[in-house]
Amino acid sequence: MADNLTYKILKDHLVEGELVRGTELGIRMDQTLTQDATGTMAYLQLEALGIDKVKTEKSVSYVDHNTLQNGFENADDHLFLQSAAARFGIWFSRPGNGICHQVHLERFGEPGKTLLGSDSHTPTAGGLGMLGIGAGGLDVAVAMAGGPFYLTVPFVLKVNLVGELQPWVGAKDIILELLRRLTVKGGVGKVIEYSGPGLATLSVPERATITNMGAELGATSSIFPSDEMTRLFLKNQGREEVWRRFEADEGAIYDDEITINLDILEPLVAVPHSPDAVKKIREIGPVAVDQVAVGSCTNGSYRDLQLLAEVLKDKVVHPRVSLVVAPGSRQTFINLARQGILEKLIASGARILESACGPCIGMGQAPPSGGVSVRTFNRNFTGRSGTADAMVYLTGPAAAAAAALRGEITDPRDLGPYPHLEAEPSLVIDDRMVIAPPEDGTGVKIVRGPNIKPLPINKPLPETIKARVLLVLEDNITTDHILPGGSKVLPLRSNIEAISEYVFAPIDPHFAAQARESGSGIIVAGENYGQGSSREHAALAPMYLGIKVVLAKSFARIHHANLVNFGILPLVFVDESDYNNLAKDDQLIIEDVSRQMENDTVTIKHQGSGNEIKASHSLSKRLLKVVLAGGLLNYTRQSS
Ligand code: MIC
Ligand code: SF4
Repeated sequence: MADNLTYKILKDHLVEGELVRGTELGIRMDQTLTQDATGTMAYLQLEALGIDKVKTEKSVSYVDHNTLQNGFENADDHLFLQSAAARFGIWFSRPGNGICHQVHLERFGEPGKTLLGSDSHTPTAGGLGMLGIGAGGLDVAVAMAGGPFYLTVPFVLKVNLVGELQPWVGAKDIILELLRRLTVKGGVGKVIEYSGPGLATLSVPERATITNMGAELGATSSIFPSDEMTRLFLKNQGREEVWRRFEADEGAIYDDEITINLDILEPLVAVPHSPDAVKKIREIGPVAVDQVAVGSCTNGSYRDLQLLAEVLKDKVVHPRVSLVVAPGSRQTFINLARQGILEKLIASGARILESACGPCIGMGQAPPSGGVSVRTFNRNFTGRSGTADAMVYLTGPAAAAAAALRGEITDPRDLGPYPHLEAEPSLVIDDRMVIAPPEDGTGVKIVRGPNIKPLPINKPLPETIKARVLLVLEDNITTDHILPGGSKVLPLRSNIEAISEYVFAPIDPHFAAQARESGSGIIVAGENYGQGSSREHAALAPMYLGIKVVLAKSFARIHHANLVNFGILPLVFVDESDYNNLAKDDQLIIEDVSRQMENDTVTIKHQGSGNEIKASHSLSKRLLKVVLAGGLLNYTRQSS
């Protein structure tokens, strides 16, 4: 059979199941990555799994999210992570070395291999032909321990790129166009494969901008073939030996196909507050800008910042605008400095931040009240910037540069001819900020400051679930709604008791208190519940507060898996109109839980009206056991 890239990799890594669409498959993970905000939990979980050394080809622990160090918490986490990495045979990328996805692309990714990461943007690695998948920390811990990663055999969508990008139009505009067409739930259950003559001119960092934001489509992964462009990238990285040609077979089968004509693509922008609210920049009226932020795992590459610098050269940012710049990796940072690009940026008034996530996750640089921020990032969810009423627009670096210069959102084509960009020089390669693990780490003592609290243990799901509806939510609720990021909350990622105070805080500040008082709660939601990040804390902290069930119209993939992993039952309305009959404080009952769950459909009784609601769980036999046991850790302990 003529295989696409996805099927080739899945076949190559298959350890359980068959490639039959809609069924569950177990695959081997060659590599894993964690970042600090999800990593602390992942390593506590790895410890609980009781292994001595990771069984992957390479596992890397990054520190890039929690780097503000307002108090002792972030630094405690870093020490814990560094010692845990040495203990378990994991490479440690020190704070300052850059954002996990960009560093992984540059230094570790390999075409044709698999990568599981405790961060939703792990598919960035698809830019060099790797199958990168985002997951909760517990799934990553299991993969590090040598267990398979389970996924539903995906639907493979081919995106055929034809033509060539015009001046001032970039890779970000390609993915924004896809978001415009498919929406934030259009990629759920799919791997998106890029193909066609338009690939030839797209560099690996440009491809990685596109695969990175496949996460915003809800896609399981996104992938490009590995071709001469990939070879060039890996050669510049001094890693040509890992290159191999990796292409879909001639006549490969796809479930669906769409075409984007790059010749006619225009500069695009995602307007507040969703990455799929995409418009042509020309179409939106004048919008005055207070802040421009360039960087993140989407657009923090050398070329992105070089373009910004060339636009700003010999000029100063508009008086209204605060321009902040964070290079995606230390490698990029050094090379920008060496080529005099950093100097141009500083001279133009850019405020240079360290190589980390920073403002993307609300770690500093919050915009002013009601302010407009233009960001080259990937998410513009309400409040994520750290300012509840800020208006965040997502663009590529060209439009960001234009906004910094003009003080209003501007089509970059209005700036005149496209600047001349010197070819990227041969890179300074320096991996000294990545610490290799010792051969034998069994003697390493893991450092646990007061911010490292033990893992909470869940009980098995009760036979009768009696619970109060604590919230009725609309469609597309993000994990930033469920458990926000930002400089106040992120440092508590290794302390579930403390972080659980912030569950649903952006929606209802009294939620945690009410959940505790009820003892047992249900969340009711619309479509695509839990879109966005991979943070398992958005399941773990609600579990800690006694949430037993989420009843929704549909779920985002990673969050659904996280709910099961922590013993919260995800149920889907059989008849969506039942959603309209539920209200806050309703009491719901599910009887004979384990018996009912043997069938796909479960009956939920509404205590007040006596009405019955049908819901389905669509869980495989394995997942059923996991959720009934109260989560994956309990299940693993029971079955070992
Ligand atoms: C994000 O972009 O939302 C994050 C912060 O990187 C998350 C991970 C986390 O919450 O720690 C993600 O995308 O998975
Ligand atoms: Fe970091 Fe933002 Fe990328 Fe998440 S999306 S990994 S917070 S840069």
